[in-house]
Amino acid sequence: MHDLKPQDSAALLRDLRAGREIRSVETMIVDCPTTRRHRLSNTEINHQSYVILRVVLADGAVGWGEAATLGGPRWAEESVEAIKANIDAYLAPPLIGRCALDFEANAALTAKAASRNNAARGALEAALFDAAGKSLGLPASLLLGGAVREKIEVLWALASGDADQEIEEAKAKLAAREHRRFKIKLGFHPPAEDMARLTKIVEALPGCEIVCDVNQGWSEATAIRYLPRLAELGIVLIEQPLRPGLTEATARIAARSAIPIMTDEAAFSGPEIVAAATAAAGSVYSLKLVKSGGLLELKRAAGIAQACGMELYGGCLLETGIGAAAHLAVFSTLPRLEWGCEHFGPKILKTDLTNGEILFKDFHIHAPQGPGLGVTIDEEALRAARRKG
Ligand code: MUC
Ligand code: MG
Repeated sequence: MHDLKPQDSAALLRDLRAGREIRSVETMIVDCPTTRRHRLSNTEINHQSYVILRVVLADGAVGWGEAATLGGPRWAEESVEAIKANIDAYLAPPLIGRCALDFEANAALTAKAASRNNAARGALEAALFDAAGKSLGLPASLLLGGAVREKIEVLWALASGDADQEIEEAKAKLAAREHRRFKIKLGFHPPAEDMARLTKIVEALPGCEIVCDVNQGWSEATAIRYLPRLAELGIVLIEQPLRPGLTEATARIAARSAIPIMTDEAAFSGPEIVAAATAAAGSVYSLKLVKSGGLLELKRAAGIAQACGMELYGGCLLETGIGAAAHLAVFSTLPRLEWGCEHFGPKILKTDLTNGEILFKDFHIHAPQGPGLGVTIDEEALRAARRKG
């Protein structure tokens, strides 16, 4: 081994950057049917809509990214139509001709070009990590600091609202050794009805860990009334019981609760994470690309939450294999991820858009190991899902 001379190092860097300029960014809206109705307190879906991005570098390397939405501009404020328009008009143009390897500088440029637009910016950065990784022959996780894990315990969400159907679905997942931890969506039935449904599910699934996601559907009074019952049932985590902004009320219920509260919709940005943590309104944080606006920011969000003493959970927005792979690239590099993840998106779609590189095995999701995000595109499925007109 010998140290490179400065001039050799400069030449190496020039070679590394050559051909890695961003040549084009193409966007398309896709609509992918789900295997069943998925209900949340404030919306329900039978299909998922995404913006898929295709970035090409000067050397011909192709990278893919994805912006997920849920129920239109409902879960978050971005719709696929707005995401596509803003990428095309504002986010992609300043990047054309720039070196894809300048990740931080490129992220700063897109942050300057449009405020928030987190799903749009996240998709663009995912495509750049994919393209750069494929061009270099390196996994995106290596560019993000290197993986500390290859597989993550992965939860499945039960959200049809019909307890018998949900029990049957969970038992099939258990038998296939795909999932043994489940998330029950609450808040779309009256609370007493939800409690009866939850009781039935918990009794039918002994030994399974159950998380409840209320998606902002309860008031403080409802939470005070029903939290003891959730504790009695052995629920391990309660996600976003109240509306974002009700920080003090959430802190009051967190103080009374025997179950940790997870912050989801209430904290997108770093300052919002700090505010939730310092108000003691949440002790677990759900990480999502659509909240953080990029892979680098997602990793920083994990650092901020962890520094505030929160535990980490790998959240999702029912992404296809492309978006799931972008999350896994980051999640695999996090020193701590106490609650595993919920990237079951590719499995709830009738047809995923990737060629099955992400494995669900023995209750874990296995991060793909190939270059870039490690997935390839099922071009036929993409063509079929692409919105016409
Ligand atoms: C959410 O709020 O967590 C992700 C999984 C799921 O079932 O709903 C979404 C959004
Ligand atoms: Mg949630």
